[in-house]
Amino acid sequence: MKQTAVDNMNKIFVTRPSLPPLQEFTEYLQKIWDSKRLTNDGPFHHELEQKLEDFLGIKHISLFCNGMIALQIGLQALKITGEVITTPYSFVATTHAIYWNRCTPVFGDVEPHTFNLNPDKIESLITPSTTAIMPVHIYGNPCDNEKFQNIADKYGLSLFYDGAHSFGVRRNGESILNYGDLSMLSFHATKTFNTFEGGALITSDPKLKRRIDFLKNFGFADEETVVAPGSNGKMNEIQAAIGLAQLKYFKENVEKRHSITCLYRKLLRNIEGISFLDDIPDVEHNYAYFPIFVNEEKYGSSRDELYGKLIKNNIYGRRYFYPLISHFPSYRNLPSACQWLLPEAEKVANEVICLPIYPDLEENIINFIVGLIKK
Ligand code: T4K
Repeated sequence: MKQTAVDNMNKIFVTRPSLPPLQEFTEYLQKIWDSKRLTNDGPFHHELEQKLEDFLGIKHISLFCNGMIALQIGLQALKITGEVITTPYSFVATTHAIYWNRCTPVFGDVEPHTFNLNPDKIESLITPSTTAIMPVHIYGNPCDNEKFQNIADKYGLSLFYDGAHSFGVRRNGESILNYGDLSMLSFHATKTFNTFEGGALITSDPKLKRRIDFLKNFGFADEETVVAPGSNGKMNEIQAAIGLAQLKYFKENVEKRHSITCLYRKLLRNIEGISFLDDIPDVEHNYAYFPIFVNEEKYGSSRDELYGKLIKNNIYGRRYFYPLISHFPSYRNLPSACQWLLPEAEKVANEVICLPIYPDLEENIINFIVGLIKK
């Protein structure tokens, strides 16, 4: 791309939400206007739950107004108390949900290749107060469920996955949302499947699904019975309608994301000091993010220098996930937040930049971005 074209180029952000054709959405809106059913388990909410169960290959889903509230209510539904082992390399919502449930987050280090919570390093963190493990499928890359499940079974712990990034991801043909006791999804505007704001909890236990549905509706079991101090986490009919309109475009969007990922990989493969993630065998990815990792010594300049250079050229990548959650004032005094205990997490947080990726990202912009990265 010529310099003049760059000067005139609009800002390119880390993501740009996918939207269905407006006409298809207004047809849903018309029905909402006609029925006056706006929220509280309406027909679109019901339809979206059923369609997502089929589409994702999961047993039970409960829809939420957003992912953060889904996490909070999920912890309530599992009756989690005491200490919860989690990752510092995530969006801050993961740990905030633990804190809002008056539990103590305990940080474990991440694996050096997936950057997911490392199951080989968590047994030493388990105490008599530990009740749950809360890993995150970071960038949609599946955690080592077998190892986590073995540890959870051995110590009698709940296993709750933050799957905010993992809509549609499968391993050996099965949804990774079926791992553990419970999984969460985010349908935020920046996610591969969005309802503007939104989220969900997934379980194969029908009793747990019932409890979740009570808890997201103030604890009401029926008109006269409140079974627990619930909250209001409900998804409304407009959100559900957007979800229904979006669903049929998901596969096509993932294919476009895949092509973009392949192009980035091809163009970036031989740049000294720049690395990225490759596909994992037997995994169907959703290509939600395209993180690169800058090794300052080999690349010759720092991650932040490259990040600044991209921004100067209107390329607004993001350092997901820097700073580590364990660095934030609310958590940095926890014993497990000590940086010497989290070397891999510290390293990746200091090296990462997520490059722009979204279905209609143009090839000339990808070439331009890679041109900036090449010295
Ligand atoms: N767990 C994990 C692991 C998560 O990653 C998240 C959320 C959660 C839990 C909580 O789920 P939710 O409660 O959000 O459902 C964004 C998102 O707000 C957040 O949902 C997401 N993770 C996180 C990784 O990224 P920001 O502060 O970086 O978003 P923002 O507004 O700077 O958006 C990034 C770029 O996207 C903008 O520069 C432009 C573009 N954009 C954004 C929005 C909102 C648009 O083009 N249109 C838009 O409407 O957090």
